[in-house]
Order: sequence, then C-alpha cells, then structure tokens
Amino acid sequence: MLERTLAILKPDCVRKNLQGEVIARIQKAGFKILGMKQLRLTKETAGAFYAVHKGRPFYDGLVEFMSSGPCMPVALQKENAVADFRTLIGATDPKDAADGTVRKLFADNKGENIVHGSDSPENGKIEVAFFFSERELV
Ligand code: DAT
Ligand code: MG
Repeated sequence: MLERTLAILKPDCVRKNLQGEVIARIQKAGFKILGMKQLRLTKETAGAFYAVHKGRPFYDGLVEFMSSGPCMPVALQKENAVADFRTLIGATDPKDAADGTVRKLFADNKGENIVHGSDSPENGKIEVAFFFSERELV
C-alpha cells in the first residue's frame, strides 16, 4: 500500500545541525518527500499534536521539549511508509534502537530522540494533514 507518514525533525535534531544527515537517510531509504517546512511549535500546538499522551508522566516534558526551538515536519510517501520509517528511525529509546538507526546514531535519550514517525497509516494521514494542506503536498 502506498502510504503517507509524518516525520518531524525534532528541536534536538535542528539544534545539533543534523537535518541534512537525517534527510539524506530518509531519501536513501526510498521515501518521496511531498512537503517539508520549518516552524516553532507553541506549547498549545505541541500539546495538541501529542494529545494521545496527555496524562502520561512524560507529557509535560514532551510538550516543553517539542516547543523549545524550531522543528521540521516532513510529509513522506512510499509503499509501506509507516512501518519502513519506524524501522529506519529505530525504537523510541535510543538504548533499545537497532544499530544503524537514526535514533541509535543521533539521539541522547528517550525524551529527546531526534525524529518523530507516525504509528499507523491512519495516523500518517491525520498527522500529515496536521501540518500540511493538500496544496503543499506535491
Ligand atoms: P514514538 O515517538 O517512538 O512513537 P511514543 O509515541 O510512545 O514514541 O512517545 C512519543 C514521544 O514521547 C517519544 O518520541 C518521546 C516521548 N516519550 C515517550 N515515552 C517516554 C518516556 N518514558 N520518557 C520520556 N519521554 C518519553
Ligand atoms: Mg508515537
């Protein structure tokens, strides 16, 4: 199935100047970039994006971190995009991530883990639409 998935190069990725490194890995893995932008999330918008985690002990820290500086949402398309992207980035905690994955290579800890990836094809569509209008997807 041709799927869409949302990547976000998180504020730690931008602070470390790793945008190009991560984008290169995404492109080499065969993803088509439909849209890409840079913005700084407000706490409100970061909280809304991660609303599914509201009430979890890490939620406030997550919202604080995601609004701490610029990030880069990237809309991606590929066969099996959601699962393949999660394979590319690795487990949430870089300690558990497979060798060669983006999080294993670049992330400091579970909270600051370089990149977001959608967790289902349905959420891929919803999350792409959270950041991009259809005319921004080409
Ligand atoms: P993923 O980003 O791999 O889909 P998730 O959806 O479970 O992981 O959580 C969203 C983000 O929240 C995750 O990328 C980092 C943060 N997070 C999750 N669990 C955490 C924890 N136990 N401690 C600190 N941050 C956490
Ligand atoms: Mg998730």
